[in-house]
Amino acid sequence: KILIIGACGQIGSELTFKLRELYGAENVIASDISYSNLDIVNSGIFEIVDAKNYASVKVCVEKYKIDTVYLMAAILSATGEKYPMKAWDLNMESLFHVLNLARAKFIKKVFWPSSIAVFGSTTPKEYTPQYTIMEPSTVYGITKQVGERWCEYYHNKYGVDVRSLRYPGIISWKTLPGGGTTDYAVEIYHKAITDGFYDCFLKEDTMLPMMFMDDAIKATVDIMATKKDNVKIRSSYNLAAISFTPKEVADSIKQHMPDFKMTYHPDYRQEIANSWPKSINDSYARQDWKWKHQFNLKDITQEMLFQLNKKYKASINESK
Ligand code: VAH
Repeated sequence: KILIIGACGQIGSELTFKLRELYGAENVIASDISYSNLDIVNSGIFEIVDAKNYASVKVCVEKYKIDTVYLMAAILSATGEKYPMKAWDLNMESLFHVLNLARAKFIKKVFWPSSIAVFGSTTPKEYTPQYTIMEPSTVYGITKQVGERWCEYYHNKYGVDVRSLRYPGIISWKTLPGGGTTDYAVEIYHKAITDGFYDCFLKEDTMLPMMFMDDAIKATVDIMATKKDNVKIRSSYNLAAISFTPKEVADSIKQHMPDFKMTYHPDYRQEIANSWPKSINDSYARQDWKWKHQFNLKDITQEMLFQLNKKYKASINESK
């Protein structure tokens, strides 16, 4: 049985749908700290779990005889800069609880997301290597860097089967992201449809590694399904798809909506984005467990506008 902690979030919710599809809804328990995503709460087994509380996690694991945990709860980069100790507490305590449950053999397998946020301004920015300088300057990045060290330690020392991916920015339409620096790449599509324009909080030439949600979910399912010996990196794998700038996204939207307008007013998130790589070398993921992405920017824009137009039309009809 599978437990997803943080199932109401941007990635957690899509993982929940996919894992229910792959392994049967009766084998997937979605959990979060609150009922913040009714699509998730009302579409299958759902439990309130406080990821910061060991007993809360353990009770759910024992109640459903969980053997695999996807720990998707975290405070992301932008929010983490507003509440540093909350980010440290949630991101680290939740990881220790799950790793310790695995060490005590209550669970067999763990997925834990890392991020390109583990890299900092001193990291080579182009085609950033798997092994390189890592001096993260955000609290979120620090939690991901130290979390990677603990994952590798628990694997080497206690044989815990924990697997991890350094996600780039992720674009999706089903659930809004929460408090990330790459959130502009999701907001822009919503605003294009609702307002016809978007005021971007990053400069137009801010190049960042990005990925469509379907690719991120495929990578997550694949690394968890591959046999143990193929997972040679137990800190976290670099994972890449494409890179683009806000201007390139705006231009790709204009292919469909010629009147779309974009303005730029960089805020505190610009400094965070400046500290991250422009592109990622994910050759280890491609060689160890055959990773490869599918969606390019043209595909993403096509799919995002199609799905969001449908979603907004449906919500207008509902309100009539
Ligand atoms: C964030 N979406 O912006 C997350 C992610 C690489 C970006 O870690 O914080």
